Amino acid sequence: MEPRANFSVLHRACALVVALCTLHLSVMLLFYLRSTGDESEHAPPSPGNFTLRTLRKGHSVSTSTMTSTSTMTSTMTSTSTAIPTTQALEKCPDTSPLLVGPRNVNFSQTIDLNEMRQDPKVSVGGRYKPRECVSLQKVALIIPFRHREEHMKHWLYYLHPFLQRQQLDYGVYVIEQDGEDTFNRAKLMNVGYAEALKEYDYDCFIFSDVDIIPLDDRNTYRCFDQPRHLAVSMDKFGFRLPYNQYFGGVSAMSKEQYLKVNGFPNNYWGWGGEDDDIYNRVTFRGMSVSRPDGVVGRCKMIQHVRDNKNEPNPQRFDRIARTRQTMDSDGINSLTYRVVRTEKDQLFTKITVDIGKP
Ligand code: UDH
Ligand code: MN
Repeated sequence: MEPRANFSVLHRACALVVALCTLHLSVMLLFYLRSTGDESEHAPPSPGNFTLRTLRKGHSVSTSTMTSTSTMTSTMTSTSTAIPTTQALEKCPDTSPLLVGPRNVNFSQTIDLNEMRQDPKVSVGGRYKPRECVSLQKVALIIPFRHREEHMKHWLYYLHPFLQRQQLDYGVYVIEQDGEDTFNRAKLMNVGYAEALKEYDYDCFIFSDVDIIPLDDRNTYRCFDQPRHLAVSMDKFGFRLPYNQYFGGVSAMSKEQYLKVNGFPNNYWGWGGEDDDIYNRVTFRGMSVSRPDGVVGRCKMIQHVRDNKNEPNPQRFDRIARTRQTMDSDGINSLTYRVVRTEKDQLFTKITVDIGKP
């Protein structure tokens, strides 16, 4: 009798433990289910539970969205779509859908750039990238400059919208020669190349006079398989090339093409010859010049008189006859200069440089 009675007590005790455990588990389960239901429907949006839920639903949310309660609430209501990120953007098409074709320009109007400075799409230093797609190229625009403020205004006024319609990821660099010594356009181009690359991983460089405005946005300010001449049909030359080898005004070279020719020459002081020298460099390196057609390539130069300290360089003919001998030692690999100051305007980065004198 004794062992049997003991067994029955044990059996009852065990049954009680199991019953208690089951009750405990059910109560826990009930609380758990209630708490998750509460959280998704009624809980106030505190950063803590927002993160928890966001993670559960597999969303990625940037930290900036989480800082303001109002943005957070609106994000929470649209739970089915992920917030677009740069990675999710597609490449821009080869031909931008925003192009408008030929347009006239008018240099007699007074330009006020302040409205353009308010444009939130352009960021300080004259940087822009399209929001709708990822640009095919990152383009630095290099402008040699001194005492041409009025021309600069026109350039910025027409070129910013032009480049934006072309869906380019671009930056504008105005390279100003410090002091009043003889001007050196080509050396300023080299400085522009070097300085722009310190800021961003540009893969294409447009070298443009400050006074040349393209009339047709189908003339894309980007780089091509071969170095490209862009100012092919200028009003001052009767809308045609002045000669077949002409490479002046506005040109485009990829980083690779530019390095292949060792950049521009540094020792053309005064007006003329440096564009023919770079043309020679291009052909001596086995490349050719690519161009838009004469309709798409139409552009206008703002009329002006010759600047002081930019007289025609009498040495230019001798120099361009010797490009083959000089190009390997004179160029981006031998460039020296000193940055005097940098100004970040909303619409451009101006770098003033001491480039020495002849
Ligand atoms: N530049 C300056 N400041 C200067 C000199 C040149 O900013 O003092 C730059 C500017 O970007 C200019 C470019 O260098 O567009 C080429 O110089 P340029 O415009 O003087 O050359 P272009 O061939 O004229 O247009 C040469 C003299 C024209 C005299 C015409 C008289 N009808
Ligand atoms: Mn000019």
